[in-house]
Amino acid sequence: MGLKDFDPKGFAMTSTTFHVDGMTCAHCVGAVTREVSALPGVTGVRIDLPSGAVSVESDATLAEQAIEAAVEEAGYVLRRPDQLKMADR
Ligand SMILES: [Cu+2]
Repeated sequence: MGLKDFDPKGFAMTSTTFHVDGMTCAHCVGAVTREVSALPGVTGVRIDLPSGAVSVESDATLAEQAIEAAVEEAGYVLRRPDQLKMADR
């Protein structure tokens, strides 16, 4: 089995970490978890409150816009990985 056999839309489990600004307590974590978990293809959400890191596990390729919309629905702001990189400069 080589890389060419890999089908990202198939069995592959993907885990992507986003950063969310504005979460301050367990209620915030619960709200974001609930909204993101409701997205199609999402199989798990893990949030580290102190760092604002939101790890999303999915069995399909997720549109980042969908995550962003879910986070905004919960009342918070998604910081995109590319914005993080730009902020590091
Ligand atoms: Cu809160």
